[in-house]
Formats: sequence, C-alpha cells, structure tokens
Amino acid sequence: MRILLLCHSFNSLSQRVFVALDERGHEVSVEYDINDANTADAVLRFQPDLIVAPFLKRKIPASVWSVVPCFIVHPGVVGDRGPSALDWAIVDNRDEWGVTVLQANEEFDAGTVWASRRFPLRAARKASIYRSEVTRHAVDAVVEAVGRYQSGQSAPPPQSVEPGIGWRALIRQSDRNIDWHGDDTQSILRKIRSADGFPGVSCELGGREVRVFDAREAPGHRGAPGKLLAISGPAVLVGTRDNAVWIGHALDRASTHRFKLPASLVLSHACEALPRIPPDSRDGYTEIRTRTRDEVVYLHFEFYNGAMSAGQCARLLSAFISARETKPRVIVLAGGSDFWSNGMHLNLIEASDQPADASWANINAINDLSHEIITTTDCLTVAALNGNAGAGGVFLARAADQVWAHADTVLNPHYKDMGSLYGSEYWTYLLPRSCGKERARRVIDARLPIGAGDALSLGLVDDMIADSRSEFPAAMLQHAQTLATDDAFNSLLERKHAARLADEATKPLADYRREELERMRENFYGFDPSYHIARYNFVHKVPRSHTPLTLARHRSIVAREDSRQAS
Ligand code: COA
Ligand code: THG
Repeated sequence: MRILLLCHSFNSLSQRVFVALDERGHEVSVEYDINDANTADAVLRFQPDLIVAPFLKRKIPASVWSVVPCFIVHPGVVGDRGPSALDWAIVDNRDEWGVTVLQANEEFDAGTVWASRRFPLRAARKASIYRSEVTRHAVDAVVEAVGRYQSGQSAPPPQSVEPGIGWRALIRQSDRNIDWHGDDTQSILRKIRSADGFPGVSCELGGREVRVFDAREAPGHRGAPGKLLAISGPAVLVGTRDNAVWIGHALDRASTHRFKLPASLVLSHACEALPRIPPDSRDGYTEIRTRTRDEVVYLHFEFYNGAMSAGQCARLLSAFISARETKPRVIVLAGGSDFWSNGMHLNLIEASDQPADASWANINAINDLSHEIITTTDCLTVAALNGNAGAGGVFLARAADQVWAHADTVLNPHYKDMGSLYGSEYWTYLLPRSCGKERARRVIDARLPIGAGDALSLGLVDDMIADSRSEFPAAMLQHAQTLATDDAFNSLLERKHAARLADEATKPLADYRREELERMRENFYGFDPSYHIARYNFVHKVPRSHTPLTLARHRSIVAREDSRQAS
C-alpha cells in the first residue's frame, strides 16, 4: 500500500514505524505536520491508501480524515485520551500501560480502535519508556492494524474500557510540583521521570528557577531537602526528606541557553563551594560502568541522549584502556540503555563561547576513542547496540570488530540535516571496510533511518542477536561468552591483526583522519555557516517549515515527473 506517515517530527518512534512498514513492502513517504494546507497538498500529491500518524500533536482536518483513513498511534491504553498519556501513567504510578492504534475522527483519540497492546510500566524516564516499550508495541499494533485494513477486514469489536480510564487534559507543572519537604525520594523521582525528556519539572534549585531532568537515586547520601549538597561530573546532588537524588540535567529558561545542559553547569554559580565527588565513582553520579565476566569486559556508557562531549569521550577512552589492561579476550562496548551514541554533544557545543573550537575539540576526542578501538589488536571488540545510534555514533560503533543489534535497533549513519557536516570518526575508512565502497556511498547518500534488517544486509551490522530490546542484554552476555570461548578465537585475532597491518600499509589511519578533519575544519571555521545554523536549529528545536525531500518522497516523485514533462 501507499502509506503517508504524518508526524510532528521524524522522531525515533516515527523512524521505527517507517522502517517496519518499508520492510513489509509498503511505499512509505513522510510529511511533517506543518499546517493543514500542507497536509492536504501532500495527500493530493501522494494519493495514499492510508495515513499513519506515529507522533502527532495537532488535529487532522476533516478534509483529510474523511477521505483517507488515518491511524493514530496513541501512547495509552484503550479508552485513554489526551495529549499527556504517558506523563499521567507515570505520575499515577500505574503498573501497566499500553499503546493504541485508533482511527482519527472529529474528536481527539475517540475513534475506532484497530489494534492495541499492553506492557508492564518500568520505573524509568518517560522518554526511555517511549523509545523502548511504546515503540516496540506500537510497531506490532501498527503492523496489525495496517494488515487488517489491507486485507479488507474491519476493526476488531470494541473492548471494554477500564474504570478510571478516559480523557485526561494536558498535564500542567502544578500536577507534578516537587515538595522537597513533603515528598519522599520515590515520589520526586516519579515526578521528574514523568516529564523527562520534555518539558522537565520546574523547581527552584541553588536560587534559580530551573527545569530538571535525569534524576537518579543517590543511595548513602543525605542532606537538607531541596538543598545542593555536592556535584559529580554533570550532576548535582540534592537532599530529599528521606535521602538525596542526583539531578543530571537542567534547563534555565532565564539564561541565554534555553536548552538542556549538565546540571552542574547550569547551576555552576551555586556549586563553587560544594564538595566534588568523582564521576563514575561508587558515591558519585555514574555514566561509565565496567563489568567483567569470564574474560569479557562490558563497558556501559549511559550518556544522556547519547550525546558525547569531549570530556565524556576522554573518560570513556581511559575506561577502555583500563579495561584492555586487564587482558580480556573480548571488550563489549555496550553503550547506554536508551542510546548507544549520537555523536558529539551538540548542546554543550551550542552553549560554548567558541562553538567552532568546542566542535573541534569534541570531534578530536571522539576520533581518539575511535582510533584506540580500531588499533586494539590484543583482544576482540564488539559494539552492542541496545539503543539506537546516530551520526558519528554509528561510525564509532563500526570501529569495533563486530556490531550486534536487535530487531528494533535503528541506525542513522549520516549527519542528518547537520548542515552538510562532513563527519569524521574515521568513517571514510570504516564504512567501506564493513559495507564495501558502493554500498558505503548508498548509505551516506540515502540519509534515511536504517532498520536492523537492512543494516545487516548492508554490512553495517554483523549480527542480529535478539528480537527486541528486552531480550538484548541476556543475548549480549551469551554471544560475548561464545565469542570469547570460540575455537576460532585465536585465528580471528590473528586475522584482525594482519588485516590492520595490511590496511595501514595501504593507507595509514592518520591520512584518513587528516583528510576528514580538513573537511570538518571547513565546516567549523569556513565561510559557509550551515553547520552552525543547523546545530542552532537542532538544539533550540526550531520548528521545520518543510519536510526534507529525502523523507517526503512524494514530493521528489512529483518533482521528477514535472521536470520530465517539462523536457
Ligand atoms: N547532541 C545533543 N543532543 C542530542 C544529540 C546530540 N548529538 N543527538 C540527539 N540529541 C537529543 C535530541 O536533542 C533530543 O533531545 P530531547 O531530550 O530534548 O528530546 C534527544 O536527544 C532525542 O532526539 P530525537 O531526535 O528526538 O531522538 P530520536 O531517537 O528520535 O532521533 C537522531 C535520534 C540521532 C536521529 C537525532 O537525534 C539526530 O539527528 N541527532 C543529531 C545527530 C548529529 O548530527 N550529531 C552530531 C554529529 S556527530
Ligand atoms: N483525530 C484527529 N486528529 C488527531 C487525533 C484524532 N490528531 C492527533 C491526535 N489525535 C493525537 N492526540 C491528541 C489528543 C489531544 C490533544 C492533542 C493530540 C490536545 N491538544 C491541545 C489542543 O489542541 O488544544 C493542546 C495540547 C498541547 O498544547 O500540547 O488536547 O483523534 N482528527
């Protein structure tokens, strides 16, 4: 079928749905929900059989839903309605939640239900639930709904709605205000998680009105409720009634930087006299964690939103080197639970006084890490993609000998809309090495999200070891174990060493790096400001005025036909 994805932005859920429908042979095109006329125009051009809306904030006009059936993905159980479904589910402390695919009509979220799923609600930030459980079950529900529609079936009979489930209005800050003296730690965590990644919980910290994100338990710490007690890496420690919490990220709307940044930076004025606890230490805020099991070292790096600053790259590099010094057979780079890596830290770069210098430092720090992984020849390395990877993060993963993924992993191996950033991370060496020259070109030019299946056939991924994220950690342990004890281990290692020497003789890594960085220098310091503008727009979430032609395939089809007719 011809399916138009109508979405507020092409976020991770929209990308995963895009990949799932594309894999099933549908002709899929994307249009951003910019205004009604634009949507109507897209429908006219593409003539879709069906519209699927994985992430939509506005009402679809009757002129559209009365002509083409529109399937809305709602992150709530059957009967739940409204714009803050997941937020409310977390605030209400539900132990189960769901996803529903319903048909748009005049009323918000009140149309016929075509498919639905339920799942246990984990204690995690909203964005994490959204990118993991909601996405997994939304894909199943969309595929079921689309299948039903395509085969001419009608919607299944209506289900009964549980008591207490129905319309919930937009959640307000007052619905999750923190009372530092009254709330216990668990309630505070729940309130902050319900609003993380957006919009965060407003509160006063260190004398400033901020929005807070990335809250974690801080066992063993105690102090005055609502007061700053210590800092550790990006995080500040705040006392609660019964304990303390780490706040990793914050946003100060009164500042010139109205986007999320490390809390210790946002509140730096109030942190000078505070004790400093080393990050990643037992008492500190932990981003990098090393676990060893039977000659395999697992390096977990839980960087918020997968963004990796120069400092984080340097810390990860030393953790990698320390891991290697223990002489393991395999090092698994396990990334974080939500993202593996999204490349350089665009928010920190944007907040810097000298964004070009900060970009330069950041890309060099990633390159140093990439270089160390590539040149490691005394053990095997694996990038285990539990979470998605984007931009430089994909190429960093490819620095490892093997890349493992699960069926829901989505890769964006391009510097999507980042102002034609050339990229580095040794991608000009790594991508042809794993995919071959011709396919490497295609990967770079496509500028589309790539699902695990396609990534496997392209050579971007070497093994799909699980069907979903929930099964991935156990599969990762098992596969790493198998690799470490493989009879062929020694010959794999020898072959790797020989291949590295041969590659180095053909063209030294230093040459790849120099060539890539020459282009990056142009991007950062050159006359063309595209990268700086694109980064500003990305960080500030400036709404888009049109859908990129790589996504709005119906627009390029028509454009091509128009030009053919004209000639
Ligand atoms: N630096 C800082 N923040 C980043 C980031 C980066 N490199 N990559 C993603 N983020 C943030 C987003 O701003 C967003 O923030 P939020 O918490 O306010 O929502 C969050 O991570 C998730 O991004 P979103 O686009 O909603 O997630 P997604 O899973 O739907 O999409 C990507 C993932 C990778 C496709 C998309 O985030 C992207 O294009 N990132 C830019 C990658 C890039 O160009 N990096 C620099 C070059 S190395
Ligand atoms: N029918 C039609 N269009 C739709 C839906 C539908 N568009 C997407 C929508 N479902 C997804 N669900 C909602 C439910 C409620 C609201 C938005 C999306 C909502 N919005 C407030 C408003 O428009 O006033 C504003 C909320 C905000 O500021 O975020 O209440 O079923 N045809």
